[in-house]
Amino acid sequence: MQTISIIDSHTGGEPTRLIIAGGPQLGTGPLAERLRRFDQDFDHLRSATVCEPRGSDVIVGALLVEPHAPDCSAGLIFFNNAGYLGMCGHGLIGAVVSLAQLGKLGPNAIGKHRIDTPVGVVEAQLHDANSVTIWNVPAYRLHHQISIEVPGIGPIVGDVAWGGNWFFLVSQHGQALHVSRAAELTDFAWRIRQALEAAGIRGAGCAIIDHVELFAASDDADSRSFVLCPGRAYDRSPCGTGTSAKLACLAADGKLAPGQMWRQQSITGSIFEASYQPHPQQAGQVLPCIRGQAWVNARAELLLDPSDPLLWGIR
Ligand code: PYC
Repeated sequence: MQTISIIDSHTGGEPTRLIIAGGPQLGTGPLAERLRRFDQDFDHLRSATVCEPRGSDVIVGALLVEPHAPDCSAGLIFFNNAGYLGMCGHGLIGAVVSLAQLGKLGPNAIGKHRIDTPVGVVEAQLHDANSVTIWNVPAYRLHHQISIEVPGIGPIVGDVAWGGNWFFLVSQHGQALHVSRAAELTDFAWRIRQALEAAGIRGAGCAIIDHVELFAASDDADSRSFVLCPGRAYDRSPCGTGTSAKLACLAADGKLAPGQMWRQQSITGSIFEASYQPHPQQAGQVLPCIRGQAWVNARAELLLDPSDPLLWGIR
């Protein structure tokens, strides 16, 4: 029987399921090409791994692959219940902690590693068994304060920014950001996402804006956020790529200086510590740096029994 070896972790409450063996054989070449191969030829292995009944809407998957870019310790392709992610901040933190625990980052795992992803090389520094700093791909704001009419809600104003995924960032929304309101917040943010699509508002290259972030004040951090992910699950962590998009907006507004710390709190209370440096070549872009913590919480073999009618998960 076909099996897939996984190691599970959570980063600030958000799970990452890392495939370490038995995943799709995607060949060689840039990871963006291998992601396309995964999607075209092996999408059933994505859904078998993260969708119910083996997984859940909340789980982000990561496939461990040989890197293509030089001097990388590993390559990672991220995916979820709805499809594929260019980058995933919490997933990278979780995967680095898992790889270190498995001894797959070599004898000197504590320290810096280059990791190849479909959107470019990112760097991660393992500080101890659970703490990781990541240097994400460059982030930038594409649109400032655009207004959209959201059916059932009214006009909503927000920024469009890239942080490794596309985000719509909203500060004025009138919603209380508390985890007990997760269902209402999900519905609210999903309506915004649908309104963006209906209005044809896109990221660069006509990319769909598939993450929505709502921000509010926090007693314990600089800001608290609710982040809606592409498959309608909300991020239990502060969202690494979402925090990167936030940094790009703060930098563009002159509200956060290079190197200054920004503490972003998730809807579940977990915190990422973030800062940025200006991109040395690309005006308006920032290089985000995010520190978070992850814990390994399971190792397992997924069993793909051909007689199981839900072998490939509920798709
Ligand atoms: O941490 O970047 C992130 C992320 C994206 C989707 C879920 N988490």
